[in-house]
Amino acid sequence: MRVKRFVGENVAETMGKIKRELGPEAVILQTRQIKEGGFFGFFARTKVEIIAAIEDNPNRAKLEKLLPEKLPALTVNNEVIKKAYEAYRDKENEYVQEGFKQGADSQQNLFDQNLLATTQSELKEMHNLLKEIKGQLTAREEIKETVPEPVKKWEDFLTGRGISKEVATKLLAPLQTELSAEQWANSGLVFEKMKKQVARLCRNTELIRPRKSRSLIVALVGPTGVGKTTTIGKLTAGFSIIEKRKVALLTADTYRVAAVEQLKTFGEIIGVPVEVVMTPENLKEAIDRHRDKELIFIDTAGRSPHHEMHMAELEAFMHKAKPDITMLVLSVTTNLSDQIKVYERFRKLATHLILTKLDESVSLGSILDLVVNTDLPITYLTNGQNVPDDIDAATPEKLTACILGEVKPNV
Ligand SMILES: Nc1nc2c(ncn2[C@@H]2O[C@H](COP(=O)(O)OP(=O)(O)O)[C@@H](O)[C@H]2O)c(=O)[nH]1
Ligand SMILES: [Mg+2]
Repeated sequence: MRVKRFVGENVAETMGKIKRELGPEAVILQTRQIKEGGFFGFFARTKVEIIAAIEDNPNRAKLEKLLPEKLPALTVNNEVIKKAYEAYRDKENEYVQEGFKQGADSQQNLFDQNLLATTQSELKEMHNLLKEIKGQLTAREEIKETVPEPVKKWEDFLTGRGISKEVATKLLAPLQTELSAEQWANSGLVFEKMKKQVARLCRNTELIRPRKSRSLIVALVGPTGVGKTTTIGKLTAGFSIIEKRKVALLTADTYRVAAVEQLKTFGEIIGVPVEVVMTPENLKEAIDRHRDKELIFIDTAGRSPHHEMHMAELEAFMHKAKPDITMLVLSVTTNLSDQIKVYERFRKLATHLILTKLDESVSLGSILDLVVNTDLPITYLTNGQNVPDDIDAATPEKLTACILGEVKPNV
């Protein structure tokens, strides 16, 4: 089979060329519009590209019998060719073995030898044929690859922002089918489309909504040092001072005396009662004492910087407190695989996520990987050590801006 690419002004003209060159028996493998010439997508002319083929070898039928499956017209890949080669090799080996056996047999006759010679020459022909097809298919693959060049650049942009290749590919796949080559050249348009896609992936966000009727109990859990206490300080101050809600702050963080003292002083300044609890029972009693509050925040902690509060211990606290919302705090400075491990460890307790230290990471693209690998709503994003200012409500738009950057990239 001969495969050839034809380019012309329109379908009729290109078909004419094919007919003249390959004859009326030629088959069309692929037709599409392409842009030729021009300067960065400007002044390019639309042309028609047709890939056509002609069967010019009678052994094609035999070859097809050897192929594991018929070569599909458009989705041919090297895997099919590899399999065909393997099938061919097996067949060849069979004949060779047969040949040896016959050679060893003193009664071999001329007829056998002729048969073997014919078969071998046929095989040789098929071998050449396969090689030819393989070469032409590779050429075709190369033609296909000229299209996704801008896609590749966008993939580089996404991975450059810290998004994994896998998620970047997932993100680009729908755009690849949606956008024409001309549209890919318009980076503003591509960026807008991409933002929409990312926002769609990040749509699982939710805020704390206190209610008048009953206290909303909110606990923060997570590894030591991710920013639980700082964040709970921001939330407590925000809800009590800015939103004028009635708030209480309970802490099971009894590890550092200084921290407890600080928290109490902080509570006095902002006019929020702060209680330190030692046991799950204590926690339950403290909650009951603050039933008049609209919001009760619970801070939890590790026993030492190197030892997390034992999970069973934390579970016992949570079992008594029965929080309405348990927010797992994850720092974006932690690498993704560790974040996922933490997520899996706390998954059965947590209902929401908080992401901290966004100010400390240069590429926030990995947030998208986290979003793709988790299924809890994201509530808040923190971006600094200042209480109460450095906290933001998480929204799909805000997350998207963090992930992709605010300004249109130069792609
Ligand atoms: N840069 C930055 N640092 C933060 C942020 N949140 C907390 N931190 C710092 O992280 C460290 C640990 O915070 P802490 O609240 O004690 O963490 P905890 O052990 O989870 O309670 C402190 O030095 C905080 O000031 C943030 O959003 N950005
Ligand atoms: Mg703490």
